[in-house]
Amino acid sequence: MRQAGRVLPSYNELRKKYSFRELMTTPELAAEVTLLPIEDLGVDAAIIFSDILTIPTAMGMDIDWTDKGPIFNNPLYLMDDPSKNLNPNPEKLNFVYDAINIVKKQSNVPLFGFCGGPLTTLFYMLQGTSLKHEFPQARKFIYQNPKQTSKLIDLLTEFSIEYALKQIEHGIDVFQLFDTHAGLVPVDIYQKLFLPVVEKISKAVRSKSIPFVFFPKGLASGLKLITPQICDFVSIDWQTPINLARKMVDKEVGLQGNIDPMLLFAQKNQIIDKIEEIYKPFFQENKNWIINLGHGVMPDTPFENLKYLTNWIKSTNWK
Ligand code: 1CP
Repeated sequence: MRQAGRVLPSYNELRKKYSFRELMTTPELAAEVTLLPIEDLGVDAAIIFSDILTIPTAMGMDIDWTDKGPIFNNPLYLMDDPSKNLNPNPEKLNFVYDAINIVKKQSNVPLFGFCGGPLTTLFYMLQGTSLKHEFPQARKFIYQNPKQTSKLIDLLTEFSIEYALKQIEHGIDVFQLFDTHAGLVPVDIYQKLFLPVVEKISKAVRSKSIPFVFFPKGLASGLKLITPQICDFVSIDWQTPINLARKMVDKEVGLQGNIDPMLLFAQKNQIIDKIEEIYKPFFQENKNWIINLGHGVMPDTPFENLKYLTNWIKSTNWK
């Protein structure tokens, strides 16, 4: 959950010397950043330092990584036939596989690979920026251009599968699909257009005996659609009470999450009180669970609070 970026003092030091793009596309540096949270925070797993927007760049789109986030120079919603303007080339992602190789050489820690979910990646490509996380042009586009939408989803799915399988070949241990903006369409549309392709990506990943974790942020009542065919674990956003999520999701599917990232701005004792109140009782009934945040670590989060929480979680008697 964006554990390296922006919260670790060691990452921020590296960012003084290198741009985000340089860190991500230089395999030695990406590997180094990937392992920083293991050293500095003591978390139990690493996630390869990259971004969900590598796929659009490897499809030929031009992105600037600004301090305000990524911005695409030619968003697809302005084009008559967007899929014609894409030119997928998986070799443009070789830096990711090289970074995975280096991490696996340097460490035995479980390593997550990932990519963006089809809706989230498509929305950035269409809109060009997240515009306060509302993606208005992208949301109009899927109603105005159903044929193009389905063409683009198919292209992205095919590419994501190839990308995931390559990451597996290079040694990742778990794969997570981040569909951060899943909540921006009604559940019936998510179910019809996007969930079937999530299942397709999942099937390809799990055919290699790699566990598949799915993060459909904002899916809300759509969590009822999450079955063991879709994923091994579903990552729950911070909005949904974890007990309610447990009732909605098929009981064969494990849960991950869902501490509110903003809680890390509270006093240390308040943070622990909240964990004791919600998650300790939850664990008594639910062992098929990975404790984690309910979204990425916020920039400016007090590093010492995150470290304190990680230590507390690992040293506490959960029985
Ligand atoms: O620990 C890590 O940092 C892991 C690597 C990682 C991951 C898993 C990064 C590095 N990004 C992501 C996923 C990602 N990227 C998502 C899905 C998960 C989520 O919602 O957090 C999304 C939506 C993005 C898109 C993105 N990349 C944004 C958000 C833009 C917006 O407002 O919509 C931003 C700011 C980035 C850049 C980025 N990616 C990663 C980092 C550390 C950064 C910040 C770069 C920097 O300023 O140093």
